[in-house]
Amino acid sequence: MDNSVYTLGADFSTQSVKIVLLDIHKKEVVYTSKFDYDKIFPEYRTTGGILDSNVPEIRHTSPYMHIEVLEYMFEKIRKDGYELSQILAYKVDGMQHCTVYTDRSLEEKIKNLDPEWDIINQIRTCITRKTVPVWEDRSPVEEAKILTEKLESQGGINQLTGNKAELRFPGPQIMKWAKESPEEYKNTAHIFLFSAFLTSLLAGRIAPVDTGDGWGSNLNNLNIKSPDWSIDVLSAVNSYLKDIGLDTSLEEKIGEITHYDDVIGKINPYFVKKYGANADAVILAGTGDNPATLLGCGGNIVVSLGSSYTVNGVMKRIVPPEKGEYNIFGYTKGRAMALSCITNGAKLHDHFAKKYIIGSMEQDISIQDWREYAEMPGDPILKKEERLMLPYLFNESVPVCKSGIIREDFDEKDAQTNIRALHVSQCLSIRLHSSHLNRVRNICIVGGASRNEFLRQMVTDVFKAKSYSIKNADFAAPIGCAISGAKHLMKISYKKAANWYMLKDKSTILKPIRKNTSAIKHLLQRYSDMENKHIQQQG
Ligand code: XUL
Repeated sequence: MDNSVYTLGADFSTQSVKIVLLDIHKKEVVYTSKFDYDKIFPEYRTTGGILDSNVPEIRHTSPYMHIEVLEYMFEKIRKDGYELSQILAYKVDGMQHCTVYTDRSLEEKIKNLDPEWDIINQIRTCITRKTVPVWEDRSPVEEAKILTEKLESQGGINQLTGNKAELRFPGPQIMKWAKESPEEYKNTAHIFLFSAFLTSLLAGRIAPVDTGDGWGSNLNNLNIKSPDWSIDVLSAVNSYLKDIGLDTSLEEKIGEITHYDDVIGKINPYFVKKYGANADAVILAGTGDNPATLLGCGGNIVVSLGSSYTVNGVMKRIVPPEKGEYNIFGYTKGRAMALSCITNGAKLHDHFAKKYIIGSMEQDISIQDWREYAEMPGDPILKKEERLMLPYLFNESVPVCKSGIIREDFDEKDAQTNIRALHVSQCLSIRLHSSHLNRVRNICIVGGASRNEFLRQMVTDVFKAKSYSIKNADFAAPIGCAISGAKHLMKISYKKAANWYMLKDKSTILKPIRKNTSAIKHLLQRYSDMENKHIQQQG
């Protein structure tokens, strides 16, 4: 055994777990591993980590499965030849908004886990809600409405919590469940955000949730300096619970909320005895996958060009969204971040590649088709008179408006103009709807469509910042967690930690094209006018 020191980061996402070990002295990721729940735990019969449901709005997972997943993670690392004694800090992140429900006995049980048995055998009976909603669940429509109405006279839920009442958030979800299952609700002593539940198992104590995950609950206030729940929201929820005959207060169950990366304690002795973990290893507060990704990508702005696009960045000032065009979550101590999800992302490129390159919506797009498609936008030097479009094939969330592709004076049949207009317009839209974020000199671009260099160049140009992607881009979230651990052990700043541990993929670095600056200024104005006009017309 060499004397390397590792930190562990693990991302518990909807369908899989991704683990990394970061060597804090060599400054490199020495181990990555990913496994899918469906394959490793087929007995839970999940598809993409989700349990079957007859109702499309209901999207649940199994808390029992996730307890087993956490245990399996330790076995897997050991089986892959890594010594757990070399890991000196652990941090996990989870899919945001998922909740786990247990009775009072959990606290004693996790403190005294017996290494002769698996965790699941020892805490199975603590679970008070057998299946739990994940972020894809859209069922508590009525409860989100009630919460919104109850808080209108206090300034509104957006102003109080930084988010509109979201169907996927714990506030409305808990209200719905309490109404449907009052007895189970009464038996529940702890309601955890998913990341705080996993952290509790790791630390052997009831762990607080951090602001990164806790602000995605509709229950928080917006004091990033001294994190806490919102008294107004809690009393609105409590008054709803009273109305349905439940005279208990939610604050007793949801525990505490703390800063990002707070030290929760030493590792649970269970893992020391059973897997040879280092008794001195620290457990940092868990977080959500989005804040973890932001840190893993360098901590400024991440533009993810997936089937939907997301823009994830530090906010210059905490300004709640008027209509819910973005979500606000806490981030590293004293800072908040915003996440926008632009529905019409790379799906549009799929649609245009089929329409204009293949000429059929039925056929799959080959690598050769994508090559041809990527050539179509042409010269990256922009003109003030570029053709623009509002590319809403589907209802859009940023800005909130109905579907419909609006072309500015050009023919739908003109392949080249359509494809170029799509690339340029999407990037103008990303920029236009990111003015609440910090201005930055470096921007990280990830996701499938980031392979398209014209698109990356446009993102680079609209933000007038250098852009890059990172090595192991698929592991950005667990890398973010492992960086937190390294920052803690090395006692360095976040800036230094990003410099040391966030490894750029040098082949992807782009600089803004200076010549495009004035055209972009003009185009942003034109695009904004076009968008405003369209939204006004829609009423
Ligand atoms: C964010 C959200 C998703 C999940 C995915 O608000 O709902 O990004 O965090 O895991």
